[in-house]
Amino acid sequence: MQTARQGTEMHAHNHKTDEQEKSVKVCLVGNPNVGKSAIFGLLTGRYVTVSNYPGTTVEVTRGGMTIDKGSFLIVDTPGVNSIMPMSEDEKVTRDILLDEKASAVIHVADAKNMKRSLSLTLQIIETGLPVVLDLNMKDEAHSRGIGINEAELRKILGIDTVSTIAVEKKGLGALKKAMTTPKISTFNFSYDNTIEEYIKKIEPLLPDANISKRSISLMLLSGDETLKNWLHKNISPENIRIIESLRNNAAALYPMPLSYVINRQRLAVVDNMLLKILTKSESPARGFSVILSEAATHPLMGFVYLLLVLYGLYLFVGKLGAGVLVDLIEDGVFGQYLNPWAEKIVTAVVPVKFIQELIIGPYGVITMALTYAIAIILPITATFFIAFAILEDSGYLPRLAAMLNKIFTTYCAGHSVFDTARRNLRHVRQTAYGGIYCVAVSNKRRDNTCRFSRGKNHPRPKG
Ligand SMILES: Nc1nc2c(ncn2[C@@H]2O[C@H](COP(=O)(O)OP(=O)(O)O)[C@@H](O)[C@H]2O)c(=O)[nH]1
Ligand SMILES: [Mg+2]
Repeated sequence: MQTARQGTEMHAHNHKTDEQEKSVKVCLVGNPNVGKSAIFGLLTGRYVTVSNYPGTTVEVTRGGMTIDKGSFLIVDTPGVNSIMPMSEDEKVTRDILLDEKASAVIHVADAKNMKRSLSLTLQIIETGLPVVLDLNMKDEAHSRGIGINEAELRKILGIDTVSTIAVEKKGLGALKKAMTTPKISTFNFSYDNTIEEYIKKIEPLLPDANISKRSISLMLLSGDETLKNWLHKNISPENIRIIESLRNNAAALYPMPLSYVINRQRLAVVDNMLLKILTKSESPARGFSVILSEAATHPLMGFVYLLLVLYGLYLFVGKLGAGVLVDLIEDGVFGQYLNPWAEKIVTAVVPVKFIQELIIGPYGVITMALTYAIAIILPITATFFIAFAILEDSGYLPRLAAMLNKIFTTYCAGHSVFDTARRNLRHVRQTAYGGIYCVAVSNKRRDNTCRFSRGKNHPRPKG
């Protein structure tokens, strides 16, 4: 049992209160979009603190709850595909497990995608922390005809599993009960002899930590560069050199990157497990949403789908926002009412011509600045943000990523672009905001210029 949790410092946390200090810390960990935040909301209610994880732009939400007078601090960690970090989000989750003394992990899993879920469960189990496996989205698994033999799964893993439907608040009682007595898994699985041999060589060089030495050894073998700081804080330079050379020796023995080899072997264990626990009914109830979702991820249909979504965006933001609404507010509200009134009032009240010009002239505060801000910018940004919020909440974006992944893996010799895409999603989103916004604004301007390019008036491209 990994009880040794000394050795690493806990990150300073601005919002930490005495209350939080005393409670049992439980981390919600899981893939992106599996319902962690939904479960977090149901467990903690309204009293939460949101703060950036030290040194990052990633937000981590923490909240308290009590079960039978015992108080718990729940941490909603950023979604991960693996404990071995490929993105800043994943690094934060790994660092929380590594640096903070979590008493347990609730692995919130997508019940309709057990292969992906269990691959992460095994990594969490490897950390040596007590785990509760929460099979969320049971409704969607059911509508796809996916059945899970939970008794068998519990028997194999030696931990408690519960089923929840967060959006319907179902299964919470069982989850709360399980999280008061989380268990360390009894499931042991091994990698090939070479990898196991190298794990055994690295483990003795590591200090006691909040997660198991086996788990840290696997991260190091996988070539995890993000552990560098932790290594320098906790291990002598001499041992770091030994670990590096061990890793290089191990890597030289395989034609593929070690991280890939380790992942494949773990997935083979998962595949074996799936044979024992998954049951698929003959005629799954194929609802409309399932058909829609499958179409969105289909390599060919998905493209048609994408064009429809883009056309819908164009109609909503470009036509409705930048066209109808802007005309209505600019020509109607400002042109016919507000500006004429303002002109009347200002010419009557303000005697100085220069000040009049400042307020109601061609570049006046009311006639230009306010008109542009409210009549032109507001409708476009409002419709754009509404459209993007709908796109994000509908779950279309992850499906779009999955569709693109299917296409690109065909051309990229099996390497997943999904992780890279996810890593860049924040930038993509910002670029998209900027791009569509500028198109909409320049689309709107009647003098055929786009003022938003470096402050100069450039001719708008034709078409
Ligand atoms: N059908 C269904 N949808 C769910 C369930 N739990 C969460 N969701 C939805 O899944 C999406 C992602 O949930 P969220 O809590 O943000 O996931 P997170 O990324 O893991 O924090 C949201 O649209 C939720 O409403 C569930 O049990 N069933
Ligand atoms: Mg979340």
